[in-house]
Amino acid sequence: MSTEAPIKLTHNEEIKAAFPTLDGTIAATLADPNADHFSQDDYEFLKFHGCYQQDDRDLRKAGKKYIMMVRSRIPGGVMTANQWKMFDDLSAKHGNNTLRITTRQTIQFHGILKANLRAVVRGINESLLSTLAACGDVTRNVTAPPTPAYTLAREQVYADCKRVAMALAPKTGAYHAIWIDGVPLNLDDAENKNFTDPFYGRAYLPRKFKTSFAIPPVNDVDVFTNDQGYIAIIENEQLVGYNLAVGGGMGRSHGNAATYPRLADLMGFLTRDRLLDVAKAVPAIHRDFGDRTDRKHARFKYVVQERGVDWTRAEIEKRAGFKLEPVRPFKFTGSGDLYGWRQALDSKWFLTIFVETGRVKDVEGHHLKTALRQVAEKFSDIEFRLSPNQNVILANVLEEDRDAITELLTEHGIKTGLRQASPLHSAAMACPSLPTCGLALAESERMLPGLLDRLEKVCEAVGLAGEEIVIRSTGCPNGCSRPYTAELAFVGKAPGRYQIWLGGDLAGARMGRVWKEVVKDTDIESELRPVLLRYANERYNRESFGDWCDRVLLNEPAAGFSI
Ligand code: SRM
Ligand code: SF4
Repeated sequence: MSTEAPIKLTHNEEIKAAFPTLDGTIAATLADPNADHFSQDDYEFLKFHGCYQQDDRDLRKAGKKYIMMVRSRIPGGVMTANQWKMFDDLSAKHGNNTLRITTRQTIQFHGILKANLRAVVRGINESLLSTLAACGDVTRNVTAPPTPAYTLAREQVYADCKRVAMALAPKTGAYHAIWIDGVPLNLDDAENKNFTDPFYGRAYLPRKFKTSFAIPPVNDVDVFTNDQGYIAIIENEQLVGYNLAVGGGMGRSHGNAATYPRLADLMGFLTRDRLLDVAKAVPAIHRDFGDRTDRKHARFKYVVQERGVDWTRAEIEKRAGFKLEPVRPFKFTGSGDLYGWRQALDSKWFLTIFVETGRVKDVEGHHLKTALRQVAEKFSDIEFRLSPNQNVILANVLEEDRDAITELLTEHGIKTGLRQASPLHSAAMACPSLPTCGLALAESERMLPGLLDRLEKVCEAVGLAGEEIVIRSTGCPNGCSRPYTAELAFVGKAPGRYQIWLGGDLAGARMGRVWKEVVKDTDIESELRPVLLRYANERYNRESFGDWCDRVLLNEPAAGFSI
């Protein structure tokens, strides 16, 4: 008789296996005008369809008001002007009239009522984009450098990003039935009745899985924070293949040392023709070895960490059917966006516009949403490219349209120069957090701009005026704005209280470390002032803040904690 305890799978595993079509009772609840929200199980299925059930936390005291967040899937973050117009319409008509550019190059809609949910998802599909697999235990939006594809190699990397996204998309017919046809999935159909996804099987992945492409020397996608990352190797202007990095991820929980952020390990080099074999092999290892008994321990990074790099490489090679070559030389030197107008090698122009915390909206004197809408209407051939730094790039602009676009944007208070915001704002990112995120412990998007203004004053006072420091904030430790690779990060712990991380590098290749376990929002300046003063006085010539913290501050006995 076996003495081993039976394995207890999580509830998510049970419901995925029971409904591999991922439809649950979504269609019935959508059709019921008296239901203002979905069941707990449907809440889980809805994620696979790109929809999150939330409530406005500002209004909680007065009773729960259900709202939906919809996240689109936009491989590489590239949208046409027509798609932008459709998104703009949908957010005005059914959402809170903002578009939220995300850290994975997608757009989120907030504040949608259940009654309008189908119209939003259908509208996105009518524009030839999708929300399928924007969330859920599947491969999420595949990211790629947002700079326009003006060389053959860049075009090829973007094409590869789309190829991988297509190859890893789930195949359930429920998405089309529910959102496009507006009917429940026909379970009398034998194919639906016995449905098993050809790649994901019946229970999908144990957890989300993230894929990214980077082109050195710019690591604007934060490639090492992904489950699998492909670093383009371009020789003599030809894309010859990719260095593969696996096992990255940011999510952790306060006070739970078994959860931690991790940077991906370099595994080897593959030629381009092997891409799909590898891009399927890596998530397949996650599918087969990830922990389905504990969602906090279910990410692929723990498989890599616990089984080791050599085991992981051997497993990839076994599944892909070939041996990875040694890693080819590459160097990342930065991860930020370059603002303003630039001319591409194909002589077209592109303009990177700063979007504070990724939120496209109209405010007094700064009508970004209206301005971008008008640009999309008047210049229908341009592309809207979303950056993983939460900015937008207008690309494919003809020389003769450049001045008109600048003029239109200027009329609406939008800057188009190389310096559109102060240095701290320019390089910063914040996750949405309150009031929409159900996991938020503290403010982030609504807090960071004001904090940056305050820190700018400190910088001025200690002789650091005009210097850029990469600062990111999140409302909880899940890491949605990738705080752990920033030079300075604020990670929400409780209302008005933040853990402070220091020491990430400018290339996104080094993790920061915890410096202070908890600091009150109102004490942040007084805590950081001596550090910034020392940095100003002690740094080597042009040494970045993160490098100085890593070299000096965090190695001192009283430095704080490390994870
Ligand atoms: Fe995230 C959950 C927002 C990128 C790690 N993330 C959430 C949810 C859906 C909250 C929830 O589960 O109820 C947040 C919705 C808030 C809202 O009201 O909009 C949310 N995540 C975001 C976005 C919008 C942040 C942003 O500032 O743009 C990003 C959407 C990306 C996209 O378009 O697909 C976003 N999330 C990330 C990233 C960064 C990345 O992928 O490059 C991470 C860290 C990388 C990683 O995955 O390890 C990230 N999000 C998480 C986690 C922690 C996962 C873990 O390993 O434990 C959660 C919580 C969870 O899954 O249980 C989470
Ligand atoms: Fe919500 Fe936390 Fe992600 Fe911020 S980091 S959006 S608070 S889950």
